[in-house]
Amino acid sequence: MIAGIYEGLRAKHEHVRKLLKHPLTLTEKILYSHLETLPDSALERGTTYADLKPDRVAMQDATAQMALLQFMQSGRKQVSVPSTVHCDHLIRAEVGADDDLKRANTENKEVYDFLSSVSDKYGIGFWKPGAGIIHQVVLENYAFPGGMMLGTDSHTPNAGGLGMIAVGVGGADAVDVMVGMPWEVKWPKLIGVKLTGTLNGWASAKDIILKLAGILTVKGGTGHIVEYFGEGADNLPCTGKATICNMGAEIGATTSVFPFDEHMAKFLEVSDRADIADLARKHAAELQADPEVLADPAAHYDQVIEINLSDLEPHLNGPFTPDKAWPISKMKEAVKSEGYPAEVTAGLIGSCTNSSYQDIDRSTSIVQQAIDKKITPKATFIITPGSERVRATIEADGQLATLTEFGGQVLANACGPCIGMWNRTGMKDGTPNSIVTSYNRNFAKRNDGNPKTHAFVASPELTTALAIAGTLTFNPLTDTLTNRDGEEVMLAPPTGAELPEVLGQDLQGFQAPSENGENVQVVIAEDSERLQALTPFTEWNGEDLTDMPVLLKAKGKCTTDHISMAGPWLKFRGHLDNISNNCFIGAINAFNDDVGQVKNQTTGETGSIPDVARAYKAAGKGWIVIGDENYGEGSSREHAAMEPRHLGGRAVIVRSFARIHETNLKKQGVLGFTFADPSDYDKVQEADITSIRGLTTFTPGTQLELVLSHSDGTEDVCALNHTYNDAQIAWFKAGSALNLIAADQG
Ligand code: MIC
Ligand code: SF4
Repeated sequence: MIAGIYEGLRAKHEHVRKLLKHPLTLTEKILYSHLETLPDSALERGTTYADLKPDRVAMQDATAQMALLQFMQSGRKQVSVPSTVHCDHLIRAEVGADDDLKRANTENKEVYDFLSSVSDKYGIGFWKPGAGIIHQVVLENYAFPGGMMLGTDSHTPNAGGLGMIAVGVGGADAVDVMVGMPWEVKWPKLIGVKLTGTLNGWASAKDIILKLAGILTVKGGTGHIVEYFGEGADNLPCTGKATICNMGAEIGATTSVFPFDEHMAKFLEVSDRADIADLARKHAAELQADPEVLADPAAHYDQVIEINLSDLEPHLNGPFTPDKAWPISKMKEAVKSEGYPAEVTAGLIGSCTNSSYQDIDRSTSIVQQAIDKKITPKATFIITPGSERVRATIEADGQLATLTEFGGQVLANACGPCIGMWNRTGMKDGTPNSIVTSYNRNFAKRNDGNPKTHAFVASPELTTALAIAGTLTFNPLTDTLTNRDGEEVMLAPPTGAELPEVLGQDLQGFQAPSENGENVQVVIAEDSERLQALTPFTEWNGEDLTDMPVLLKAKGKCTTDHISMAGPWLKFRGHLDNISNNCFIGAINAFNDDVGQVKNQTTGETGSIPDVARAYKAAGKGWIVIGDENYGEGSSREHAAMEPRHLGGRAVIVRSFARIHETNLKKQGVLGFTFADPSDYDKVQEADITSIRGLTTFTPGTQLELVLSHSDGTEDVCALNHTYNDAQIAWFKAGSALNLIAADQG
């Protein structure tokens, strides 16, 4: 398949160069060559919608359930592109890999059986629990330079480390591709990041994205693809590039990508894909930006940012948001001025972001120093390997033994504490404390469910050093630690191999689908509390929406974790009605700062948001939600759109949206609009009755109106903008995008 794709590239690129009348960036090369049909005029960045044909789809267990329940409704017999399911999110971290995995297999049996049989039936590869975290398994087995894929997880861009355009989407988008339709996207703008110099000392690839997050903030990448280049990029290992692309999700970018180079070729070789490495070497020019682009980046990217790796400092980002970037030298001051709890109570390395062989090897080099220099670690130290391949390799090469000898707890190859599946012991809920992780996200409650846990994101090396020192104020570049003999000792900068000789065994935990799945039975028990077949959402009745209370006016950050919490709720990801009981329970009510509680405007009583929503629904009343900036930031989970829809929500009106969530709302038939004047947000009052005017003439590019009838009899009318195109308006009218696909099959 890959040879076929590479063969045609040169001619396609030549055609596009003529069309655009300029040399091509790498992103343009990959995107144009994945268009359903080559256009006869240039696509306009930030404006035109385009239809792309991705090469593959990947889904993780927590989102695959909903994606596949939707796929089952589509009426198709087989998936149209190679697709895989990965069991990683549902494993609870408690006592350690073996026991946790055993318990997960019992606890989640029904869901795993469902996913395994649906995969078998429809031609989808199935990776069993314990095989690894989706993004690592994809990097080790499926990603290839110049390819394009979708994944039902926001950190899918991890594969950009291997030169692939990999985009995180909601399940409904993945279903489009699996049924053979194109994936529609607004043609992205481009941010070029030029890396100069070379990393040295304590700095690592993670610090590049931590620094960039500080520059661009959580919404700076929205609508953009980030393309890296420069000698600094050429000096980075493939897995370091993957780390950077992975966490690019935190700046809102559609995805991030690095040009093909020898580091990628070597990674392909150690992961048993020497044939792809050779092919890519032959086509290297097609898998990188044109030299003229690199000679004058400002002329070809919408924005160019330069980072000099030679003087990059290690960073700690947080707490509560991944873009609050502190260079380590500023941390002492920050702890004082911001009042962060100085003590580091736990250091957690690994996850899909940072669990490469090199990450573990470098962290182990620090642990080894601590052992040699007789330093006793202060904080709990936890390691989550990203895949069985890496785990088996670090076991064989000895790092794992060193880490455990030092007191490190090794968890299953799964998401665990990164997604709130951490049964943390010894820390009472509500106790203010700081932890450091090498993960990518740090929204409140994300790791242990405690709103007072201040989570800071860092490189694995720095996380390890801070876990040893036990305080955020330790700067390993300048500070000493006191050892068991009372001596002052320093930790030397980490060292580690870029790659092992071979990366474990491939296909551990993989189940190939049946050739012909026609007779495979997919069972969903009637009384299941974890799985529920979907009922199609009702279509639009052709009238403007009137008489709708404001269920919630959300204040400040309202991420998908606030809208549909993970952790303990992950178990209901396949049961829409049950998971809807977490709808908005983390959101902050703008009228009184309450969390998850609102006033029922019919009874005047305060209740939990899902309860009030259900009461409105039972009374036949639709409702709306008002939100602030970057609403829906974070995860790709479409539950954050399906739950409001299921509970009777009609529209979400905000100052601005995060990309994936905006699409998810549209797909599920919830109207997603933005205030034309962001200050109109302030006009919304608690007891308002609202209507939306203009739906009967709903067309691309025309504004609609939100009418706010206040309780004192006055009225405000707010102009609403939207990004719907014709096809998306049709989704709204049909009740959901899936209703259209199903109708087409019927
Ligand atoms: C996350 O990191 O938040 C998750 C859990 O991986 C999500 C997906 C999900 O909610 O299932 C993501 O990033 O998309
Ligand atoms: Fe899993 Fe965390 Fe990675 Fe999401 S960010 S895929 S929860 S390890």
